[in-house]
Amino acid sequence: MKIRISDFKINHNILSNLRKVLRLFCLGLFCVGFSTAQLQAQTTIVALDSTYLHVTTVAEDLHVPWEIIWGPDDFIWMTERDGSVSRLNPETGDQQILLELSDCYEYSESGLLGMALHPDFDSSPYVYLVYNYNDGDNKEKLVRYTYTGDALEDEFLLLGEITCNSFSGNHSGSRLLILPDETLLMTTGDYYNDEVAQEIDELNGKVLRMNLDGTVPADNPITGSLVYSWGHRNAQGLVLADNGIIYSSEHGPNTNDEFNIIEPNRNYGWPQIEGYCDTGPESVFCEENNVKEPLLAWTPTIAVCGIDYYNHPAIPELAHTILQCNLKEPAFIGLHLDQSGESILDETSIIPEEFGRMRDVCVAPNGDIYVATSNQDGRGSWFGAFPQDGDDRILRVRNNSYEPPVGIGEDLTNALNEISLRPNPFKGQASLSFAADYIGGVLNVYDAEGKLLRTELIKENEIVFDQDDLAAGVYFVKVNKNGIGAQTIKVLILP
Ligand SMILES: [Ca+2]
Ligand SMILES: [Ca+2]
Repeated sequence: MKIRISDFKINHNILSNLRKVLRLFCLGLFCVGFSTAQLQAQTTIVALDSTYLHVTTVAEDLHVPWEIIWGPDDFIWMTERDGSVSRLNPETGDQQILLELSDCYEYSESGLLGMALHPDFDSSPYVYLVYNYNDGDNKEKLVRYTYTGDALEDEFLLLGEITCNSFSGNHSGSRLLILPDETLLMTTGDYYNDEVAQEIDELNGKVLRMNLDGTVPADNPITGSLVYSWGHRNAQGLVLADNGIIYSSEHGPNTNDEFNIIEPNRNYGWPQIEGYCDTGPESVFCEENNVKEPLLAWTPTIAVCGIDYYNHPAIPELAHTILQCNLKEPAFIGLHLDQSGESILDETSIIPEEFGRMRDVCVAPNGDIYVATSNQDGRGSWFGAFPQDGDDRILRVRNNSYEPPVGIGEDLTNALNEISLRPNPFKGQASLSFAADYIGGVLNVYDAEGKLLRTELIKENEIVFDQDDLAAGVYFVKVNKNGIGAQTIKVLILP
């Protein structure tokens, strides 16, 4: 990935004029009275290396959308912090309310927060929610609802009475994640009571793991305890990537927001450790307590929040990347993972700041990215002139030029003959040549199912195509420059 923020700014300045023209055009001619068309016409264009991303609003006038999930029904499932759960049509923006919690306590950072859907939703249509309630004190509970087809019903309590901060309402967590073994992870905040994060008998400042009925899994690291890892301050990002690694973002104090890999039975250091183990006292504590250091720490803080994993050929520059929402600038970034997934190669801003604070992200199967703004959360003014009309929004980030690779059995003859591989089929190495027009473009290699395996910049019009770790079989090689002129050829690697 070769995205640079300076490049982005140059491109964005050029493109902002285009955007203004588009808006004037829209307001002047077509869009009055056609709200969806108007929303979608207001497109912000972001340039990556060889891809133009179109950022459009698909829904607006929402109230702090806290969790967005791409559902098995191809709708976006969404929580809003004031206690509503809904299904959002990603094309029209139409919102179907499924539940409005009567006992949700929205106060400062507290309210309806994380959500997870059962992985086998057809046969087990369960929706897991974590939210604050007030029985005289601010508390939090994790519940399960059943989806009936047009509503959520039958609240079932998995875990309640979780302590939260009644005075400030802050540091309540909480993200949910269901793992392939059908256990559920939940992040809990330290409710501004720092020391609790190191107290192994307390539920706060932890990542908890439970069975989907709320019981303690037999293989949890501490027998009889929900605690999976500890020493956390207030983690609000949690994802399982395709590589099997669990990543989490975590708010630091005035310094040291963190990006962590979550492992069982590990101490993440808070409050003794902020960020890396990089001071004398920290080094001693880390050594004695087997502290897991973050992959990345940010000072000054950027207020890290929802994360998701991206590895779709629609946006090759974001291959093997964590997408991360932030509540400060930069509001939406990509963290490009190395092959092992255990370190970050680079970090880049994806969406410009004109949309304000960002709370959560989800990825559609076609490679589109959806992002929720968070300008109605009471802190919009921290970010400049927010909230604005239409906040909060769900934004879609799409590469309009992407076409999925064609399938096996189709005629992939390249009539223009602008790309050729000789020999093909081959084993070991072959020579790949291009029309000179493609220099500066991107070469992508996909497997037969369309999964992106390799991306490289085209610097010359003839390069060696090395088999490397590709097993014998069928692959697709696609060339893309500025989102146009894409060509695909089928490659057969011999056993
Ligand atoms: Ca830490
Ligand atoms: Ca430190």
